[in-house]
Amino acid sequence: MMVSKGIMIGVVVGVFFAGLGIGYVASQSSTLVSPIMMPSQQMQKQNEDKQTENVPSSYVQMIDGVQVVIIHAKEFKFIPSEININTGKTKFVLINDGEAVHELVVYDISKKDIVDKAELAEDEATIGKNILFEIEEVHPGESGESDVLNLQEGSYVMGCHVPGHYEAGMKGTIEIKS
Ligand SMILES: [Cu+2]
Repeated sequence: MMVSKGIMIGVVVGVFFAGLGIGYVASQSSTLVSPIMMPSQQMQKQNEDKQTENVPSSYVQMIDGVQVVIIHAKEFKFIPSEININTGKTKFVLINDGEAVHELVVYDISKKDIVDKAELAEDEATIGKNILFEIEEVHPGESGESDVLNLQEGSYVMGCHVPGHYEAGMKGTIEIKS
């Protein structure tokens, strides 16, 4: 009986210290866990910040002091179709999200009739003289861009002059203000 009591005490004491040991390891590992958690939480936050940066907040981005205006084209509209930008160095990019060839012709609102007539007559010389710029023949899934233009204040009309597209709704306005 005495021996078995001694074993019982030994087991109880052993379990007690084993418990302390587990408690100690657990407390140690919890202090180890938190520094490991911190960087992963920071990484997650950084990733969220990156995603926010990658999503364009609007159709205009400033890149090296140039206002880059990104316009999407599909059947049969421009997105956006009402563009408000500032004067100064500007480049236009036309991205064709559609299934047909599209283009972007931009001209002064007062020249609309002249340009429309020249378009009908395929009079490229008159078109060239009366437009601000054009991005010609952008194929589906591709993009085209203008030169860097130094824009002054003005109101312009934009249109896709692939036959039938302008009439179907591929048009819009560009307002330039200082
Ligand atoms: Cu078009």
